[in-house]
Amino acid sequence: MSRQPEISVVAEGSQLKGMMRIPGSSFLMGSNEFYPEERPVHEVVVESFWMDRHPVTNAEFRRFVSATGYVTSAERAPIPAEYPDAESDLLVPGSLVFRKARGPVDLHDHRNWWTWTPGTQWRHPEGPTSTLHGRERHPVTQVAYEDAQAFAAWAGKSLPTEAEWEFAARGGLEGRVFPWGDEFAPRGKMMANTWQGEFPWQNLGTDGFEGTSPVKSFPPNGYGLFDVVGNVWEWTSDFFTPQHPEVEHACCAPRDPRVTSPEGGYGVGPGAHIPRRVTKGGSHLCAPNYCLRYRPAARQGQAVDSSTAHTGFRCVVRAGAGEGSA
Ligand SMILES: [Ca+2]
Ligand SMILES: [Ca+2]
Ligand SMILES: [Cu+2]
Repeated sequence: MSRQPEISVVAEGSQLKGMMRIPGSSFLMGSNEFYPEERPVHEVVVESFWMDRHPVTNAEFRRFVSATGYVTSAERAPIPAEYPDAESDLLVPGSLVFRKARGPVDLHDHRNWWTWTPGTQWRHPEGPTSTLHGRERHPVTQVAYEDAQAFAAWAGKSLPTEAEWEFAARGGLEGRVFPWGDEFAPRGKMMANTWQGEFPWQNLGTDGFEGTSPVKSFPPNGYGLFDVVGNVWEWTSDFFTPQHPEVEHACCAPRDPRVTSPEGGYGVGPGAHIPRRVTKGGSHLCAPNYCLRYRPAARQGQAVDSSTAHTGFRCVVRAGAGEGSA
């Protein structure tokens, strides 16, 4: 009852403000050139939709929280029954903070740079004493899947499917490595906020930013979208699968495909019982020596309850909703 008025105000007023219309088409999804989970390249059709021009910012997320009183996942203590393996001192509100290593470390053990820190949440993204001061235009981080979904519902929007996200990120270019072409830094120009140097200890900051950056700090892609790759990973609504489906005949390319079952995408080890959704686009922590995932085809399975200092989201509005303004 308390949330309904806000939803209709946004929907009738400025819902499509700050969004771009992405014209539906068929496209080649995935890549055969990089990591196995991006294979195989296959044809997919998406219908037209609208997408936020940039990831949801801290200022935008604050408006949502002010209007609704929403409490994010990282601000709530985990329920012990859902985390039977966890030590009891971890069952307090908190989240994962990135700590730069002092020198080269074993890249197979993410505990060498991720530290679970009580009191970390979207208002304090790098630990309890950090603030959003000067970061109003940075993407919101430390949001779990349900937090992104709650924001989208309040705004009268949705989270994109993986196919929608990847199609939009490609900006109209077919089969290219990056949203702007095949060259990482054309004529020396940095095009996205990634990590230059040896991860996770040497951040050269050639792109001008260590950590997140204000949205729109780099050029938009062909659809006018900013920060699709780099800056923050972005939640999509699809559950993770270890590979894309084989599409046998181009005639039968899937239309607006969705992965609605978590079954194919559970992980291993502690937390393996938590379903994973696809995140896209890589982040300011992606470096060539560790994670070359600042590309539209790249994908990662992220446990739905996890929030980190490099994961955010943006929203879409689908067919019908935007036709009057197109
Ligand atoms: Ca950077
Ligand atoms: Ca991004
Ligand atoms: Cu990465």
